[in-house]
Amino acid sequence: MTILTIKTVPFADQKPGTSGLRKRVSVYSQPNYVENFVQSIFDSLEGFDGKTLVIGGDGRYYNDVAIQKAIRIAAANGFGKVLVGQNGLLSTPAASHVIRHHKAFGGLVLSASHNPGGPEGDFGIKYNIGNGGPAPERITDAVFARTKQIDSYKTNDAPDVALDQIGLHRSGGMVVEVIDPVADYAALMQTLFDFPAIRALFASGFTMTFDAMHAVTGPYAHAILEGLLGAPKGTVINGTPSPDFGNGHPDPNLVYCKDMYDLLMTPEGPDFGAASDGDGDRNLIIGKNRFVTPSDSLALLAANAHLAPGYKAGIAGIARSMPTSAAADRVAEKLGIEMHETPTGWKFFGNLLDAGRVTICGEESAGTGSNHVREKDGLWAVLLWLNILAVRKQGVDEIVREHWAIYGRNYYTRHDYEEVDAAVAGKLVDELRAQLPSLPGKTFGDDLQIAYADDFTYHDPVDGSTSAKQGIRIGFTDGSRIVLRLSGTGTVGATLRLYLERYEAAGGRHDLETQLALEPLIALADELAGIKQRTGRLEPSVIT
Ligand code: G16
Repeated sequence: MTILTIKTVPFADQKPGTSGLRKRVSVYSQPNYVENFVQSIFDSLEGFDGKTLVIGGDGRYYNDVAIQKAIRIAAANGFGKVLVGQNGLLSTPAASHVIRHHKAFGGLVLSASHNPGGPEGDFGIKYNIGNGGPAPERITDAVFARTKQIDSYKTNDAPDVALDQIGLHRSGGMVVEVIDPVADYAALMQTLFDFPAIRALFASGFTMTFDAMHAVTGPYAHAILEGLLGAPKGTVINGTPSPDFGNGHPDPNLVYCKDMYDLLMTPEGPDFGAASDGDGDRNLIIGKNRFVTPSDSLALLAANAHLAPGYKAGIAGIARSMPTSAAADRVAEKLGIEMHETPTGWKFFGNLLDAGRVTICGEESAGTGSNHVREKDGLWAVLLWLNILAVRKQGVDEIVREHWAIYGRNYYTRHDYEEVDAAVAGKLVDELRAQLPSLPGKTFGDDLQIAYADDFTYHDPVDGSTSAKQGIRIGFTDGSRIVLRLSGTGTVGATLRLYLERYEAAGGRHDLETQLALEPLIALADELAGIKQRTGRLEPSVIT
């Protein structure tokens, strides 16, 4: 086996976004594209000689090719060992756990999350550090800087590793251990949740549908829900991962899980419906006749976490991304614990979790998780919901209504305008930003008075770092908010995200249809930002 140093030239577009580098497969499959990015990651790290690297992906198209490349580059750069999931599979939260559990130096997560897969779809690579979480900005910035300079990468001429064979292999001088992708993760879940109580819930006739969306959570859900927890066979649907996700869009929201949602709204439907995305970190929760928004789910899970054994001593604090509704803030206030508002991107929760300042984190983008790993975790959220349902012996709808009766309701929606011309979107944001200083004090309609208008800057209380321009916030005196930002995960043009929120206190009307309840804010957002006129779009592409 020989270590080879191959000459290369930089690509100009390897800037990591909200969560790693996501591009079309056609971009990733250019000669040296993967090699340049992986080598740039390793060039930005220090002290990994002889250490362990975890590699796993969501099984999407190109995973198998990219993993073999990454293994060779890791071997040639001096890693001592690679831990890789069988067939290259590891859900993102499982990869985070494997990094932590095996005290690895870090990991490569190969996924474009909820984006479609297949030859025409997307691919992605993300580096996670030794705490199991996505690399912080100082590392992703260094990686980007390196991608602009790189002139060679190291690899070897070893044959492909047989990723279907669990056990020890080699790539040159490096050990490659192929592991069961589910075992460590399933063991962790059993330390957090009351499995006997959830088993008893299923044994009592409680019914559930879990849609794995042909993605990575299939094997995990089969093993945990239908295996360890005794849910009837057939509880998990679309449970076999496929490289193009069954030609679907593995995004667990009301658009792509509409069939399940419709079923849950009928008397014949199951008691509980849930789904996860391409790489298993997002979740969708639907009760009978009740969709739970991710923002509400975060608040409810935080308020009820003590019912699960792993959190019975209480939670230290809660963190949410800035565009996520303030529902969780009210829970933190009642519990007398810390509450943090961070920029979009799970990487911003890492410091707070490591410092023990927060236990539960969540985002409006269907992500919730805790200090058990350093990623959001779809199945974890589903299991915590099941644990709560088993202990409270109530349905989802009843639990949600009781929560609103105590804390009030934050009506919340997100409108996405996808594949907008990037220049148009950039101008829209710039011009809205320029208006911000003039907005406070202005009143719109009968009672929408602007209390503040700014572009969110985050000051990390743990390491003192600052992240500016994280999204435009327009806040009103009644607690309503309009937030607008450009997505950092899209791969074509720009995706404009508009987030709208209105608070209705305890005792108020909690039964309005969400879009109706938010209508005045939706209209005002368009008036201020000129979305329809500038983009030429009359409707958002997706409403969640
Ligand atoms: C990623 C990040 C999340 C973020 C989401 C949406 O999730 O990990 O923190 O909320 O993207 O980001 P954006 O609004 O910039 O598109 P995932 O599930 O795609 O990895």
